[in-house]
Amino acid sequence: MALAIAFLILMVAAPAAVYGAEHTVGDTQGWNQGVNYDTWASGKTFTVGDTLVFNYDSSHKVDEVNLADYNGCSSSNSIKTYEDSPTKITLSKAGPSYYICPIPGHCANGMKLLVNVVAAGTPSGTPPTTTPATPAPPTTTTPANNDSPPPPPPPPKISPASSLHMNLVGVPLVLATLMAVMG
Ligand SMILES: [Cu+2]
Repeated sequence: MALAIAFLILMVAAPAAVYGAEHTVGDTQGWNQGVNYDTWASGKTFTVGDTLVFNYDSSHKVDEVNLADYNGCSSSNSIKTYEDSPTKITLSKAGPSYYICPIPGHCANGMKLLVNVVAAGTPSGTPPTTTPATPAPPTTTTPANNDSPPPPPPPPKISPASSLHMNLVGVPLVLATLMAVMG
């Protein structure tokens, strides 16, 4: 029983551990001109909680922009600018995210990335991205500890109790029988 519960908990906790995949933008090519990021992103699944890692030298930056600026290669309304390579951006919400290099000419030369972020499969554990990773281990540890101790206590409690009853009832019966036989 305890083992079965532990297994169940492990199986439930496992998906949470898979959480937060890292996607290295452009793989070994990094964040550079002349790379097709549509090709790089195609076939990949970006899930809320995943992280984009941009590797680039000081001749580039990463701007998070809206759709219009992504299409027009404009960084005038940038939502955020990053220049701290390797830039790690955690995808915190479902939907499309757009990134371009704001250096003149670079976006037109391919430095534009669109990722479609999908909600994580688990219903309740989805929103908190960082939280699931931490709670997962405690959840596994706590039940495991709780499971092990409980089993031993119940049996001892039940057996002594019933044997005590037997003794309390049995001793007078034996005495009575003895007295009856002797009398
Ligand atoms: Cu650039």
